[in-house]
Amino acid sequence: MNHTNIRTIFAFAFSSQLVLSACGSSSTNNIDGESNIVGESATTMSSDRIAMSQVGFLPDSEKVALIPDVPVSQFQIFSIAEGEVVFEGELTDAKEWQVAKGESYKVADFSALNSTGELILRIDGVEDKAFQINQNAYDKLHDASLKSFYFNRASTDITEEYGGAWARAAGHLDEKVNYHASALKGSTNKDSSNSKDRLFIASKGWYDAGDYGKYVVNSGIATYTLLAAFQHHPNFYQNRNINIPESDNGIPDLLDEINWNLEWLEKMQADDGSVYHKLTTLKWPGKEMPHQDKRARYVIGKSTSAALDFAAVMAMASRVYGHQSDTYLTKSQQWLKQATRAYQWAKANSDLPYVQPDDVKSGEYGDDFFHDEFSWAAAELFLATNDTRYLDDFAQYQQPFTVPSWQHVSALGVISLLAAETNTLDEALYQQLRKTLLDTADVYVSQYQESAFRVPMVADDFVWGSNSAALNKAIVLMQAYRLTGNAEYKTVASSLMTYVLGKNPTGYSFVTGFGEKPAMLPHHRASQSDRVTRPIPGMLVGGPQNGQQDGCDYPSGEPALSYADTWCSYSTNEVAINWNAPLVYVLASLIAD
Ligand code: G3I
Ligand code: 9MR
Repeated sequence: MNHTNIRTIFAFAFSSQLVLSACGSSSTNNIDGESNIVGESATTMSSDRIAMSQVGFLPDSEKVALIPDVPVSQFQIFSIAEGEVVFEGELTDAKEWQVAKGESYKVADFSALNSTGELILRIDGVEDKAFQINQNAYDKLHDASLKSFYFNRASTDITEEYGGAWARAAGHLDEKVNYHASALKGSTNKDSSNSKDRLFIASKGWYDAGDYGKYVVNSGIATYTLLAAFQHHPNFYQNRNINIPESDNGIPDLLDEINWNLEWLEKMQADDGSVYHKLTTLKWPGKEMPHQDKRARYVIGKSTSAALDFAAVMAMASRVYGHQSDTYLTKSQQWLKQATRAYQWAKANSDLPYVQPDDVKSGEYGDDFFHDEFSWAAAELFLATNDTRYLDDFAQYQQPFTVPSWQHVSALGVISLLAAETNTLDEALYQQLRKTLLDTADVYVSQYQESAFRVPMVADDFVWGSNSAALNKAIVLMQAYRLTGNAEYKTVASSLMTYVLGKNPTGYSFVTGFGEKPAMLPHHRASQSDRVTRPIPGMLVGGPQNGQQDGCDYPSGEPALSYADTWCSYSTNEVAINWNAPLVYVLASLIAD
């Protein structure tokens, strides 16, 4: 039974306030596209207007609902199993959130509630709202968010056995990739300079996002984040089966899935150690299935950022996979060599930004400041080799700790160094890094406390892919929790998860397939052209931000309200691997840490 139906039934069974009337009724679509009529009258506010997690809560998480200004100051939580009210609380005064001006909300905070099971939020004058608190509340969500990487695999059929309704033919075998002139320029390697007619093979990998490109820079942070999810939670992933073709091979499914991307990434290195920036068509593909995109594919450009992100990920992968099997032992040695060569090339070509050629229209992932990439790669190479020269480089290039993103990666090396099992850092450096991370986490805790919406999201976070800023902040907070055991960090991290699951002023759950009102029309070519109404589940859309670079229609210009669940809105409603990876990480961490 889906949540909307549960809610409607509970509302009938337990609410004396529910008034179903034709006048003022509103309809919502659940994930199967059925319409449910939800009653609202002049005296009863629809529960749709309550902003809270639409996928429930873990028992030890922050539990908050935001209620548009109502003339009452009390709320109750009723337990279905116990048949009685199990929690009563005061609503706060109504406040406006600075990034979502226009409506004021009161906060119902029931974080202290210990009951699990099916519960109902009751407020006079508001339709009852059913929800769950459950140790397993996020299990399916986690598995779907990881499985979405499988659905974005290039070069392979997605069969019915593993893909169900979203089975599709293989796209982009990438066995005959062209060299764009920009991929040869800047290379010091004679062989590749002479090889304009040679075709390049770079099969596999994940599509970056709603488009069918494969970009080294963005693969960098996405792959890192999934590798970290495994490294930090090996037991959680040991026997977790997400039903992919490799599920029975004795290797954890998460590592099998990451390996699909690594087997592409390892091919993006030229003979001289340099790394191509991306593999895409020259123009954006049409709104079509992967196998229908017959445009020529090119390996395009080289850059210092691609080389360093590649070095960091390959070094990290060499550590993570080394112990998995004999095959992976060999692979892991190869990856470490590749990482070392990419790093050496970057040292000799330390300021080579990617410049988008005039004839190329695919994504740019441009950057012209590389110290953060150097520090991250140096940290990973130190951990993989124990060679302290990398630590010297890390110290030389270290940058202020910022919210991780594809462009700002300084935090990634710090997180790896602090999480390393056998820590060979000297005490002073360890303490300095620990402090830098905890200071940042403390800033997020203050932002949470000051936020009318009870979420540490400030104006600067509302950029393209704002939901990934939210979940990358949650990753930082979970590191603080892992380092200190202070539960407040976990509470604030969980507030960012409930934010993307519905505790936001747009009314949406930003994860496809999950919640009463999830995003239904993501800018994801396969989901929009496969003739299945429901998009592939488990995908996190970019989220609100008021750049409105796509010129589409938006309900508001406020940063946290400027979101449209339309194909048109690629600046708020696309999906991307570097946004889904922190969703996977944070879910694993909230469940397992
Ligand atoms: O760097 C400036 C910063 O200095 C300034 O303060 C800030 C103010 O808005 O803007 C920053 O630049 C932004 C840049 O991302 C870095 O964050 C741009 O405004 C913003 O337009 C740009 O958005 C990127 C977008 O591509 C357009 O290039 C997104 O981060 C990036 O996630 C997105 O990635 C695309 C790929 O190109 C193609 N595949 C799909 C993928 C997801 O949409
Ligand atoms: O579909 C493209 C999406 O994957 C990219 O993130 C986005 C970045 O600019 O661009 C999208 O393509 C649009 C193009 O930029 C402008 N014309 C409309 C395209 C989408 O329909």
